[in-house]
Amino acid sequence: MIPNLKLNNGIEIPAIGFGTWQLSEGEEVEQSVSIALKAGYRLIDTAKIYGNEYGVGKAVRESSLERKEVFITTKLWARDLGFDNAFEAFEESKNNLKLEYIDLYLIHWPGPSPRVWLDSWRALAQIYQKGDARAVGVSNFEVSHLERLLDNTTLPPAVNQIEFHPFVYKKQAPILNFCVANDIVVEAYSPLAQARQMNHPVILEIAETYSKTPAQVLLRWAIQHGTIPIPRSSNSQRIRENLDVFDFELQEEQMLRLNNLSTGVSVL
Ligand code: 1BO
Repeated sequence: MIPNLKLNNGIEIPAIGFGTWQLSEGEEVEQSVSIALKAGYRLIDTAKIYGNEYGVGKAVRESSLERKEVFITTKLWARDLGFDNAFEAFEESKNNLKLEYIDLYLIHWPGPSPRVWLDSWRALAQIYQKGDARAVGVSNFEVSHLERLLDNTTLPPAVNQIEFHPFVYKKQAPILNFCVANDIVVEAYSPLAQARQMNHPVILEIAETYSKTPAQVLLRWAIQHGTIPIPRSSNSQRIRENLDVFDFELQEEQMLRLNNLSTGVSVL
């Protein structure tokens, strides 16, 4: 059973989710989401730019789960920023997913013009107030974006989804700290660093201590930082393994060793 966290508007969100970035529309995303739901994931993350919303919605509708048992996130892409555009893009995502409502709708990327993304936020606030999204938030927002947003709204974002794994820890820690201080939950995308560091000796050594995989250690590290990791995989064994991270706890010293792997460089 996956524990839940609470967002700043009181709604619950699973402590780990299933990411679908880079899963192709059709069989790949449908099968992966279906395996994830059977394995026990209850948070599925997609975005209009991923081009796979239709398959995500289909897998959710065809599962044996009730709609309210699954938490669905999608996102407003940068090209759709702006007040009117945001409403249109939201409707398009909802139609692609063929779902009555979205649990969490995020501005995917702030873009260069604060006026434009603040206009988009006003649209998201209305979507939230109408009940078409149960919570709204942002993604890839840095501290300066968050400060500006909080100065210009009465509705704080519930979530900021950012790249988060040990190799970007130093760059992202100020954002995490700001979010924690302002009651904004951080979701961690690319929590496995795109599988580029699975043979790192520090990760391997810690994994061996707990008889866990390197991926499970990275996910546990993200969870112990209070973030919600959203690992992606199309491999059924790894999809299941990535969920098996609630029966061990990293020691403070191991957390610090992992923090210190950071070079400050994004792996994207
Ligand atoms: C371009 C997509 C990055 C993660 O959502």
